[in-house]
Amino acid sequence: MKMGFRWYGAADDPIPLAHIRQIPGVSHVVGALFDLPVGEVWPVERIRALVDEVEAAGMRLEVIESVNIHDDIKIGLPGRDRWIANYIETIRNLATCGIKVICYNFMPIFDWVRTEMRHELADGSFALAFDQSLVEGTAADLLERVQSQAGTTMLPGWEPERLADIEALFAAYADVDEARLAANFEYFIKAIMPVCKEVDVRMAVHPDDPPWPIFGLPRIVKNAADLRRIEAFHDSPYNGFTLCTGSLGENPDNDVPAIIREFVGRGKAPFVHARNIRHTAPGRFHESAHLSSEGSLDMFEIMRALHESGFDGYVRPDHGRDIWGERGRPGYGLYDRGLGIAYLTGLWEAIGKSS
Ligand SMILES: [Mn+2]
Repeated sequence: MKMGFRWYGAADDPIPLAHIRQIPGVSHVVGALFDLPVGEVWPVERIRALVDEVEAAGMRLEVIESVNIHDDIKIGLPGRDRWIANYIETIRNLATCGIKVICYNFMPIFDWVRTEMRHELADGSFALAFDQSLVEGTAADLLERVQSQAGTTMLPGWEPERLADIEALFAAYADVDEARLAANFEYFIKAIMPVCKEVDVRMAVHPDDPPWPIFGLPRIVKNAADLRRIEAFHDSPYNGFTLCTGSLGENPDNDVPAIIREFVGRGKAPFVHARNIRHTAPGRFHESAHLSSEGSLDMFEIMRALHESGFDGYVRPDHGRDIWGERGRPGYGLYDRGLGIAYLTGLWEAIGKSS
């Protein structure tokens, strides 16, 4: 297990690399070039500079999260081949710089969705929360709600310029049902796989978050059956998954340890997001500290499933709360993620030594 920490870059992340280096057990940074428009080729010199910056701080950068997929690919527009060609060039450029895994998602229009960015918990900490009843309105309502709460912080996948004309985006997806989205996904995977294999870069799709349809948009990365369908697009270690315990676990019907055993067991999960959430009512949850006692997921069973499946990939603590007065990027403060790492690595050591 290679422990990593997501970092938004020196210009946009208040947490310096030197502080990440001091979290015991962290050897890897998970990064991206966040300023490039979706679909544009990532230049080698920009990627190289990021890798060099992380290495100069005493860590490695081998996982990119994310290289986002252009909407034309997801919608299946005639222009998609141009965007796929760009994506392939980006894969090659990342491989040149030593990148091994690309995390991405295949969600229409929205990346992860929350309805509350600072939900106060009983202990006075703040966490991200979701309430299905608040997404029954229009997407524009939610966008306004989220943007007003996040202040000036841009959420990944919620780029204002892309979402400015949200009605046009919804219109473009009008004919894209679940079957068509899956077909467009398969087209994309089949197009990129030969290059992934050639340059040894593993694709790892992140589950939909939350793992059910919102605003009438189809979602096709929600559960074990969906992952099996994606796996069948092209059965290869290069067509894999980011197993996000929080995202999958937001649906109480998902047996997260069983999903880990199945897909890690088949060598299809090079990357794991380990975090906990608490279900508070049907369609409602908030994020929590990583400990099993703080949420609805059994993190011991999750780490044991990883251990017993021989997991040797990359992991990161995913989201954390704002604690100790920190006002971090939503979900990405330093302290609670640091505590999460200490807990996860403690479980890992205990499971290893007692097995
Ligand atoms: Mn995640």
